[in-house]
Parts: sequence; structure tokens; C-alpha cells
Amino acid sequence: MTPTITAFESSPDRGRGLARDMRVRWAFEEVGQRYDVRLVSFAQMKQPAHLAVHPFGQIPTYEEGGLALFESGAIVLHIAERHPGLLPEDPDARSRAIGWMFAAVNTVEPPIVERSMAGVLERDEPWYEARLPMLDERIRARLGQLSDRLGDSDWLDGAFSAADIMMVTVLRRLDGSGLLEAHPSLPAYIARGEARPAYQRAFADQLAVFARAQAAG
Ligand SMILES: N[C@@H](CCC(=O)N[C@@H](CS)C(=O)NCC(=O)O)C(=O)O
Repeated sequence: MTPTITAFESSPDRGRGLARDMRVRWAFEEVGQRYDVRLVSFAQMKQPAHLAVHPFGQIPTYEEGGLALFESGAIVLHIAERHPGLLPEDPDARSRAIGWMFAAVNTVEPPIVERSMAGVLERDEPWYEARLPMLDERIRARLGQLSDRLGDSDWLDGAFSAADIMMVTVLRRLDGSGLLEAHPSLPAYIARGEARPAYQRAFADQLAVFARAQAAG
């Protein structure tokens, strides 16, 4: 059965591939699994039909037969566990890769999301300018630590894995912030991910959704 995921009908990032369906699309492309996409509006995401699949009214979701999943990390892990190629065979290496997936969403992503949400929701507040350096500093600290660990390696822990899908897509959310450039290994790491044919197919597919939405007005 072909899995179906959900994605924004009209992505607020205007096709930059920053929404979290991108990491799921990329994982599907890496393993060569076909998938369908159901596009949802912001209003539809808050309706009972979508809330039955995603309790927080967000995208992405994953449905296949009787299985319904939410949380992009859980979905990518599910794909990686059912197809070869995205997690190491060796049990210890596999556990480390899964650990890096958690690190991406639980340690690196939160300060990045907080900064971008502040930019959207607090930009006109009197405290915004004073708070921004504190938010930036929290991100800088994480980027420094990540860059130290990555060193000269191509990927987080040996061969490319689902962990790199998660980390690259998390770091891409900093595009345009000016925060990545202090650690040249990180833009290079992102570029290695973006150069993968599977990434490019996933990116083109999500961009086509945005282009169609624009054309439809
Ligand atoms: N932790 C969740 C976050 C999901 C999330 O924040 N999705 C965003 C799009 S990238 C969304 O649906 N935003 C709309 C909303 O929250 O109303 C995951 O990784 O799947």
C-alpha cells in the first residue's frame, strides 16, 4: 500500500522546503518508496478529521493501512526501519544514529524554532530587539558544539543515515540568519545533503506544490 503524508496546501516558506514534510519526502526518496501527498490548509489542519490523525493539528502526518503517525522524527524513523539504507545494520551504530535523530529534534531544533517564531510573533514587541541576541547565543552554542563533533566528517556518525536527514533539515531552517557562517563545516554539511539526488527530488516536489498554489492564485 502506498503511504500518504500531509503537507501544507500553501507553505508559508514560499517553497523553500523548510516545512517538516521535506524531511519525510527526502527519506522516502532515499529508500525509493512511492508516496502520496494530501495537501491541507491551515483551517483543515484544525478540523476533527485531521486532529484524529495529528492531535496538535499540524503537518506532516503519515497514513498507511491502519497505521497513522505524526511527528516528523517518528515518521522518518518508521521509514528507516522498514527500508534498508537509512540506518546502520550494526546495532550499536543504529542506536547512535537514532540518538542523533533525537538530538536534531530535541536539542538543536528547539532554539532554532524559538528564534523563527519570535521573528514572526514578537517582531513588533518592545522586548524583541533585546531578546534576539539571547536567542542567537543559544543557537550559536549548539552550532559550535555540533561543528566540533562533526569535525572533518561528511556525516554525523559514519555513513549517511536518517540522522543526517533530520539534522540537515533542522539546520536549513537557519538559512538567511547569518548564524551558520561562523562554522564553515556546517554550511558544507548542509550542501552535501542538498546535493543528494533524493534530496533534490524531494525539494522539487514540494516546490511544485508551491508553484501550483501560486498559479491557482
Ligand atoms: N514536532 C513536530 C512539529 C510539527 C510542526 O510544527 N509542523 C508545522 C509545519 S513545519 C505546522 O504544522 N505548523 C502549523 C501549525 O502549527 O498550526 C514535527 O516534527 O512533526
